[in-house]
Amino acid sequence: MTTLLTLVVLALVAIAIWQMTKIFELSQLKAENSQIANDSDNKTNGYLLFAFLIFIYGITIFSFWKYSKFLLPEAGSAHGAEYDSLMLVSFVIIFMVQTLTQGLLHYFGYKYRGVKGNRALFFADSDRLEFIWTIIPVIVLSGLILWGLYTWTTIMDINDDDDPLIVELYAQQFNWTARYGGEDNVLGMANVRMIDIDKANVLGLDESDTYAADDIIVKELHLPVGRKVNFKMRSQDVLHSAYMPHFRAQMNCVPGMITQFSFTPIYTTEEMRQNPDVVDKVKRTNVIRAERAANGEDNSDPWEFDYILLCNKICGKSHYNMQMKIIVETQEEYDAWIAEQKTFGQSVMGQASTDEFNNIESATAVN
Ligand SMILES: [Cu+2]
Repeated sequence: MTTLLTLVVLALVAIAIWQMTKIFELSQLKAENSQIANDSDNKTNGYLLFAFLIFIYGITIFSFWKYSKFLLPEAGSAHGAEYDSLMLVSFVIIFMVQTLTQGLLHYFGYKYRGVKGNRALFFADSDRLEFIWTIIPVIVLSGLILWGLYTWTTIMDINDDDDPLIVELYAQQFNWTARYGGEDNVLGMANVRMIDIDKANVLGLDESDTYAADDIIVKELHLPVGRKVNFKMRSQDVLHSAYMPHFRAQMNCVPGMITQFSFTPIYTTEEMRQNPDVVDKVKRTNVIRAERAANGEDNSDPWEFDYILLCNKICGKSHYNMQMKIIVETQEEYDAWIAEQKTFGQSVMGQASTDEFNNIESATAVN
């Protein structure tokens, strides 16, 4: 807030100076009153170019210093490190080119400012120059694009070779549901037309499909560390996007089709909580939360880091809050957790308690 006020005050001061200059100019009517820029005008504008250059360099350095801490911590997935290197190299190249070209642009703007009597050199073209400034971007961009395509195909190689865990992520306005294949690790057939709210068949599983009975439907995603997970995404209503920033993973969820993404989590939630960047972020957040608590405001409970699944497509009015907690744990912890969950056969086909899903589903219209 203070920063905003400071900026507003600075802007107002600038406007005041500008207006005073105009008044001053008007009072000097005897002086030269031409609308055509003279040498002194051109020189002033040349220096202003330098001032603007210093401003953009300054704001860049300031942003690095002030906002770097908001970047994501180290990736929690096997492919994340390569993704981050690709991103970093792209940014470094863009940053260097930007710094250099802006410097040259403003310098030449000053150097070749209008001077009375000077005539511009007529210069039609130069094959050599054209070649140089074409071939450099061609090489750099080809390298980046090829590396990007290679990384993309490696990440998107979704196969069942290493016995991955199969998990369905089901998106709807405005929540996520996850489904495990159960004992056989095979998801039963499902279709939105088979959704039956009365029986709490919230994902539209086909009851006649033998693979469906042992499926496990949950509202909190648990993943064993070190095992590849193949996600199958579905959407009930509109476009959503399953976004798991800490795993550098995102895939659209499209009504009427199944999309896929796959990754291997490499750090448990507990391990990630020890990451220095995460520790720092938690500390900073909890300082803010403590202030809120002191003022009696909401969202003031101490925060603890958790992996998270978010929706990254603006899908409606509660899009901002469409999220699901992800817990990465050891194989033993995961086995113990999954053993406690009810299967689809027990909870729906067996007509057991369905309350936990009823209250989520009752508010949701089904087509
Ligand atoms: Cu959404």
